Amino acid sequence: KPTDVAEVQKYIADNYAQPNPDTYGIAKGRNVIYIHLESFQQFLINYKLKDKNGVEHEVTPFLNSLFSSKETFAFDNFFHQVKAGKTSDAETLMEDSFFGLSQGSFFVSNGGKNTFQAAPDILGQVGGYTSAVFHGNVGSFWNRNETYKRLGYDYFFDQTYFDVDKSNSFQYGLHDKYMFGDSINYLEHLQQPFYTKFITVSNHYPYVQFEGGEAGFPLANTKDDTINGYFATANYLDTAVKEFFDYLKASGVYKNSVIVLYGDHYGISNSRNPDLAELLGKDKETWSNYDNAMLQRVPYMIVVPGTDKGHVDHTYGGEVDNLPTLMHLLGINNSKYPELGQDMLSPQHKNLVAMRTTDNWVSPDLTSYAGRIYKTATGEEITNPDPATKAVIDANNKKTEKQLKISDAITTGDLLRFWPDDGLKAEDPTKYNYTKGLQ
Ligand code: GP9
Ligand code: MN
Repeated sequence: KPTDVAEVQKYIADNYAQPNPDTYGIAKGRNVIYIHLESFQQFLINYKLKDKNGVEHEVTPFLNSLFSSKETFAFDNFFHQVKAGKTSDAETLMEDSFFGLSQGSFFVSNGGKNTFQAAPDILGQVGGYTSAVFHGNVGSFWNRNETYKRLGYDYFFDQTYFDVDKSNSFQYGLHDKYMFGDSINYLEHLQQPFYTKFITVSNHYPYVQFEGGEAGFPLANTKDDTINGYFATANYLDTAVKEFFDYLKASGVYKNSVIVLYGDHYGISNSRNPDLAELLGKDKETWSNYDNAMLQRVPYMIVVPGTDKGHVDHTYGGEVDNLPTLMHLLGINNSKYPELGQDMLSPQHKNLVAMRTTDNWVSPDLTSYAGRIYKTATGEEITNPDPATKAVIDANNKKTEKQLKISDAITTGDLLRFWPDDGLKAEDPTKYNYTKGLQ
């Protein structure tokens, strides 16, 4: 329905954030490498876990070094925006710049039939990129093998491309060190520039210890085994990522690439958070929905080898903002593309994050979560807002509702079928066959 498309177009035009001239195009023409950090929350960054003798163990030393590197644009107020589609919602947000559905997984219900204009498709057309996903689980999980054809992925290296056996895998597939290690054989034959995504699994619930795993990293000592194991599997993931970076550097691929690392969603659910409180220096008894909201932060780090412009950036944003941010770093004009997020490095970024889980939002001043309003800096609850505060709350409600409504129009109405000419050809999913390997 063309009127709906016009409304989406108007939204895009009204919300477009101009690129930052300091960073626009600094990664032009480079390979893109995503590292999907499964269930990884921001609080793990720079966290030290005390063992039973009181000795501190840094959980993720490698990711910590990236976080404070001059080569990294690191965001410490970046929130996941997924709902029931979990990993698949994160993939939708990151690569389409719209949201998953309010119920179920968009990949599962619509990934095999909708029209898309996703990152692999765009970069294939405007930048001559070859695209591939590497993931050690079965290809049909979350309907990926169908959805990726519509996102424009040239290759999908799923479990069938790796040597998976009992000793190196678990219910979600091949453990991360093996997945990265075995992926290199395929990556080396990909035409550059490439656009690739590595989806890790080892730091997935239930965070169990495994042989050849984290080599004795201590367990936390709470009454919840899910929490207790989380640090050790995160430590394993950290080492796996480090080993992969070592390869990228040794092969020379590193300096021609931009590497995007992101946590897809929380790893410890709200119902378990009170038992996490003590490890975070908080009080279990006073743990509130404010604390839950703050824990929805996940890492977002963009490594641009060779730059010295990297810094820890305090802009408030979410997964929907990734694609515009990346496009601008690559020097691609995306102003006509159906992207609902904004460049996190743009001075015009609006610093308001819609949460899909609760249909609430987070901003630097105020947070709305589970129907309550808090001061973001202190956690003080606002039960009786003054008129000025009330106006801000109403405006934030409206803005986030609008963003989600526009997203739902795109996804449930399959509106990109009608997207006006923006220089890109429609994607043809029938040209992909993920069982044939590299050709
Ligand atoms: C499965 C993996 C996990 O292939 O990506 O998905 P999740 O359970 O986190 O949504
Ligand atoms: Mn996940």
